[in-house]
Amino acid sequence: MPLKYGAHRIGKRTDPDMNRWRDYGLGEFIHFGLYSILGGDYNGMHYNGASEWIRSWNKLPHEVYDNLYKKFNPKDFDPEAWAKMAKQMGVKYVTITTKHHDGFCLWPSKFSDFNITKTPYKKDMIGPMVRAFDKAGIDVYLYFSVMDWHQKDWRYDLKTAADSVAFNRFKTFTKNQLTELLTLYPETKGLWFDGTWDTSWKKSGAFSDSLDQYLKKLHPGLIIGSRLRADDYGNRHFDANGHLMGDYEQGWERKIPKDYSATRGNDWDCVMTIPENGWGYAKTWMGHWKTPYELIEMLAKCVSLDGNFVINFGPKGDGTFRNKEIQTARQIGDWMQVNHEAIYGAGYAGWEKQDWGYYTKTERTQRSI
Ligand code: FHN
Repeated sequence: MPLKYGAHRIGKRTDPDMNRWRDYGLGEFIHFGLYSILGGDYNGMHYNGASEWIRSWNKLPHEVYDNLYKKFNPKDFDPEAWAKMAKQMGVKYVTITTKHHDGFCLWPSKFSDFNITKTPYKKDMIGPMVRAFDKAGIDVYLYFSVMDWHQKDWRYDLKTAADSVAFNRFKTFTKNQLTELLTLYPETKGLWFDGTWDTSWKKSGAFSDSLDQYLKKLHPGLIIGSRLRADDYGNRHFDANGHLMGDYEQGWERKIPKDYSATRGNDWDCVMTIPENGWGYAKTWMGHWKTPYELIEMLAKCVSLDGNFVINFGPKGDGTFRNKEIQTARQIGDWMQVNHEAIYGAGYAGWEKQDWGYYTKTERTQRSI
């Protein structure tokens, strides 16, 4: 089927930046923002959804949430300590929320007043994190939510001409913010898009396609998964011809492909929460918390199916991690110290899981077979 905004490449990227991505094996996700202050609670009540979505709860007035920035002061935030913890855990890449759906920017954005400089903390948080992780040898990816509840020009759908006019302004704003991020933080290896499921964005395939090309020109080697674009018909991830629109498949959220055929032979990563659901800090973790052992098994499974595995952390409003996360990171790190050879640079060995465990293959083990 002829498509103007479908996949522009069939098959995998094979350049050095993408090969490096493919070799990571283990990654870390960090969700940090205004929602970290509340930890899922407001006025003695507990929100049962994911804590970073609390602004959408009808019991919490938007006005209250949007004024939380006045209390945002992660005084114990220590980017070097965050990087050290990630290093010990053995992660090769980290994805940091620069702006979640609430629209609050952790960097001093010229394009939105709803940003870190207006808080009691005042200082940029993204730059110090980028530099600390980069210095520790951990590649940095920036999470960016296109959907922005704070911007008046954001639309869920484009029903009227006025909607389109507002949304065009929103597109320019989005492009400006992304340009700003890549300019301020040139160490960035890739962008992790989110909040791209609404009709307004799905109708904007021409724009997301041109944005993708623009960002890659601005920042050669940049890696962007399949959550950014939509094709001519509003298909996401895969175009109407079934081809992946992105450098890797980004649809594996809190789920892992059942077997190799489910990956369609694409690059992919799985992002996983430690609790049942919820990415930002929640005072109470509801449901089952995955043990380090369970997470390690998931990691082995992902790598055995040619994917990377990314574990999410949600630091508290003061900038420190809950003990459970610190212990989880440490135990995974202890396991990685012994077994990293089966994870870094490793992938599908041609065998599905056997009763005694997973197989992964590296170039070295491949040579010795
Ligand atoms: O709505 C978000 C959610 O809060 C979280 O950021 C996850 C991470 O993959 N992404 C969205 C849901 O797909």
